[in-house]
Amino acid sequence: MKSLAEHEGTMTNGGIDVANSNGNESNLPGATDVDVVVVGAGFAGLYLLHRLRGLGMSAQCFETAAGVGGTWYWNRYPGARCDVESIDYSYSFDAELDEEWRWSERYATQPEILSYLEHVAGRFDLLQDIRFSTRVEAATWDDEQSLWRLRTDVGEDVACRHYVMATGCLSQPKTSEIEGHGRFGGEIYFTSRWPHEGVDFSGKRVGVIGTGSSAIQSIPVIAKQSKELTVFQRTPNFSIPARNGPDTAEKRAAADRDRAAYREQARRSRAGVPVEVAESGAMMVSEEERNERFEKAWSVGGLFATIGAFNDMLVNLTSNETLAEFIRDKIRGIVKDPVTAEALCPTNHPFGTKRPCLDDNYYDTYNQPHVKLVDLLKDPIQTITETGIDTAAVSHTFFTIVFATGFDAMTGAIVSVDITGRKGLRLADKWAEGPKTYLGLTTVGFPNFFAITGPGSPSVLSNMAVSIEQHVDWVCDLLGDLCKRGVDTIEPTEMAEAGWVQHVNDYADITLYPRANSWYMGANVPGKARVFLPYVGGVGNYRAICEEVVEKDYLGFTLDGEGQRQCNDGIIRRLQPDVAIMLGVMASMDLPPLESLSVGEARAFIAETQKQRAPGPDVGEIVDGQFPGATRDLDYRLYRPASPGPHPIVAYFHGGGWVLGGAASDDPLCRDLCVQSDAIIISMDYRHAPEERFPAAPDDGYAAVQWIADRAESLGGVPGQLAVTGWSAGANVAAVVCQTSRDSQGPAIAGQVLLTPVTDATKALSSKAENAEGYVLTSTLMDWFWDHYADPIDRANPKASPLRAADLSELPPALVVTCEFDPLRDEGAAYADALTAAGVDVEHLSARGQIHTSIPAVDMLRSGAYARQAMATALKQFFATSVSV
Ligand code: N01
Repeated sequence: MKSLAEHEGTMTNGGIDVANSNGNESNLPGATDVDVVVVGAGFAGLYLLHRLRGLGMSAQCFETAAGVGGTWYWNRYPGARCDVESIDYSYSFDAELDEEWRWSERYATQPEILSYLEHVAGRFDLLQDIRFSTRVEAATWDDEQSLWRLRTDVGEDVACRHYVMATGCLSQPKTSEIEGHGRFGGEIYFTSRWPHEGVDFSGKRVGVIGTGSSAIQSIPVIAKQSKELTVFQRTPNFSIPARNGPDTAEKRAAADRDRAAYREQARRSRAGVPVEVAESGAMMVSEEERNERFEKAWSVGGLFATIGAFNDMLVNLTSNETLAEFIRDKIRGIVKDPVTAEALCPTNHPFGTKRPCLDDNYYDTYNQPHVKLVDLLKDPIQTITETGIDTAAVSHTFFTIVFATGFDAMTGAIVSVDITGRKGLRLADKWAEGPKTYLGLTTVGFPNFFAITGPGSPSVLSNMAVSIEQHVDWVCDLLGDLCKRGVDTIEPTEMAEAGWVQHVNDYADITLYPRANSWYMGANVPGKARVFLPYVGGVGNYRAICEEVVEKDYLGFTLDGEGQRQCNDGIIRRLQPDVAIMLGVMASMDLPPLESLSVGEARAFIAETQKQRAPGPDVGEIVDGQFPGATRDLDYRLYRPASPGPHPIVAYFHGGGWVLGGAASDDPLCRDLCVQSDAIIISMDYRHAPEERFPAAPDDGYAAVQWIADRAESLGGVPGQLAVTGWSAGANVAAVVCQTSRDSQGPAIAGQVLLTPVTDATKALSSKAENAEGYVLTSTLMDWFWDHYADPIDRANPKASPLRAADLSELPPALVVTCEFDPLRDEGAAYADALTAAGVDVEHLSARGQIHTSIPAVDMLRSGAYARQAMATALKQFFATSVSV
């Protein structure tokens, strides 16, 4: 029996032993052998060599395998083919190559893709720069000479200025953690290291471990040959029919019509494939329409048709579940044995959060009498034995075992080389808690080091061919530019890297991806840090970010050389991703600024946009009514929890700059607060300006809490358990109400939650200038609100600007929420500080990357969920410590 390492060893013969011979001398200062070393001769390495030659830089590529191809060299298992259509999964950098190569199938086989890459290597004369059957074992940064020193497994030392890992995301096989894996006496194969001569399964009893893409592609083919096939499944995976066949005429015509435009569309797309983007979420259409779209996607086949049937598959669990159940029904319809069918139905992760597979008759394979499925969740593997596999219940004997157990994804191949950067820092140590990169390309402490499709880039969530070309182009353009400028080293800054890691995590956190134990999360490798590895922001968006970094003169990088040093420090993306998307959509709609409208038009506009908003969660009951305001009856809307009462009561004051809105205008936020705090929320209206100016609003606010306190029991509340909350101008009203109640010996208020409050009209705090434009609430809009609401002379009155109160002591405990990109940010922060200084119990939550309007956007902006939760938690705490009467 051969170990995985031995399998690798058998394939490292026959390399073409040609040293770097492209004729380009190193043209950088320092004692380098070559300008650039490239590790890996797959899609990325080949294109790198071509580009570097074009730049006139000397390059040497090292490749462990005996030939080009990377993943397509190693993964020769039966049934291996790509699962992005070949017309898209190919190079676009050369129009003639693009034109001359024709794929024979929609999804080309591994041999065809390998021959394509061999053709490219020959066509562009790249073989001369590749050292095959040679593994780079270690790379160490020499700080004095500003170069990398590499050592290969054949004992060669190479010095280079720049070091590029083009080692692929899924190339380092996962070592088997199954007990006894070395004991098996029969044939053993790994899909990731398949023998070149192929494997004959005829008449054999075969066991396959794993049900990921490699297994799902190979199982139907192995089943055709073998006498008996047993599949060991730990996690059922979603698989979609590939519907492979000849290249589709429609797709070919679309590409041929204008090849350059077609490729450009792919580059600017979400996943690197030019497909139409659905405009609606799955829950926005009827069940009938939803199923129709799923049926259509199922009949067309392919990943993108399915995942793209609606626009919210990977962010909305309810929508995702409709697709998941659709696929489960398909499985139940195909697989005749109901127990096997049920075992094949994925239930522990949303669709797409583990890489979905494309198959060719996978599920139907289980209808063959000689194919069995072992559900390891019910009957786990105990050990591999000399003769087979023992599960808890059965001893299985096999002639052959196939491991289709996957890879140490995204980081495994990179850290398998012992890479040491500045001051002896080992990359493996730096990344022990998860990879840290800037743009997925570079990492602090490792100058002149680049990882093509590295962790933190779209890579595995995209058409790899497009992402590889983009990375190679970006790196090569950069190297060319550095060379012209006489820059010796480039390295990202701590701030830029930390900002990018944060952005990558922020993006992942608004999706469903972190819910699965997937290799995207590093969860398939025991002991590996559980971190979301790729960047989920999309190929087009990511490309724009990389371009912006360069346009901003290498924002986030330190450039050093020939006596000059440049550090243009900064963070490329600071807004929460969903907030940025929302702002982008709004910008594309070219909406008029509110302050350019009359008050009537502005109110009509807000009412119209509110109709299109998704509702918040269901509550037990909603009651509309009226209460006596300070001078006349006003509306309220009461939200009652579904749990048995009585409940504490929260008086809520809506936002809208004292001019816009009403009792029902913050409906989603009120529902959310009601559900999460388990309290009655009563949204109390107040008179609006300009018809009724200052102090109408706070007078009505105070009348509202008095009215609630007087009849708490009849409203279903707990007497004495009353808190106030509000957003923006409503938070201003809530803050003033607390002061008035204290000063007038009014109702006891258990606590105040102030979301982005207006607290002081008189000070020009820096957030107002910093965030004057571009974040919905502009400083001119704020001025418009003030002009309608209060005369300049009144604005310093504490009933308009509560921060100006002479005494802030003895006020109810508070949670103040401020948002980073809000003109009002510093007003809220100043109020929190002043309350604290006055001895009030205050928590100040500063919401990173949020804008003035984003926290109330329940169901639209998931990134604000934690702030909404904090508001509900604060309310609960107020009530837990307050005394009911
Ligand atoms: O690997 P995988 P893969 N005991 O990690 C199971 C790309 N790709 O090689 O899910 C029992 O997906 C493991 O179970 P679990 C594609 O991106 C593309 O198939 O961890 N079982 C899982 O079922 C793909 O996603 C193409 O519970 C064990 C399986 O082994 C990626 O490569 C083709 C186990 C591993 O599945 C990786 O795919 C092939 C254990 N100890 C691959 N350890 C195309 O382009 C692991 N498993 C078509």
